[in-house]
Amino acid sequence: MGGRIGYAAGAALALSVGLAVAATGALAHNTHGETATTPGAKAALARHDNFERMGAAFKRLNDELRKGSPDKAVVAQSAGQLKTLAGQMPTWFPRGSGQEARPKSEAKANIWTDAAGFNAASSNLQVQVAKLQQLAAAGDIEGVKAQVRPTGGACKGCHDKYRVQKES
Ligand code: ASC
Repeated sequence: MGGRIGYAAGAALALSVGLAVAATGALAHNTHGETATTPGAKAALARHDNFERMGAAFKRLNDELRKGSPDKAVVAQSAGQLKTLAGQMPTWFPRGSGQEARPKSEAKANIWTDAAGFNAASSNLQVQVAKLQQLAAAGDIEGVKAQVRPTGGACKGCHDKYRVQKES
């Protein structure tokens, strides 16, 4: 009896995994239960995932730096992840991926109407993150600590201008 229930549960699990894989392929993204079908919405949702990854990597870095003796490998790995993501960021904002595509998007229209300003802000992030990653790769924990503020400043500079302000 238990064996049969186990088999049924296993089969159901296999089926749901299979469906999830199929859904991922068909819909490209399914984050927090949200699905996107149009190219603009897919880009907006993928972008949201990527910013969550960036936030998580920055948090992991900062949490490590707060420890008495930070693990240099964790510092280097999280800074490297930030550099990779920051380098990809210019591809995350295709035209048509704003609120018109995903109403929950926090991307303001000036990202596209003030493309030069937005590109400058994203270049600044890349510069700050590259410094962060170099210091981290060199194991210079004090240097990394000092570079956290300009890096966070680059995040914030862009948010203040190009991201929808939260109500509170
Ligand atoms: C983070 C995160 C951001 C930035 C920003 C820096 O960890 O998720 O959006 O740092 O708060 O000012």
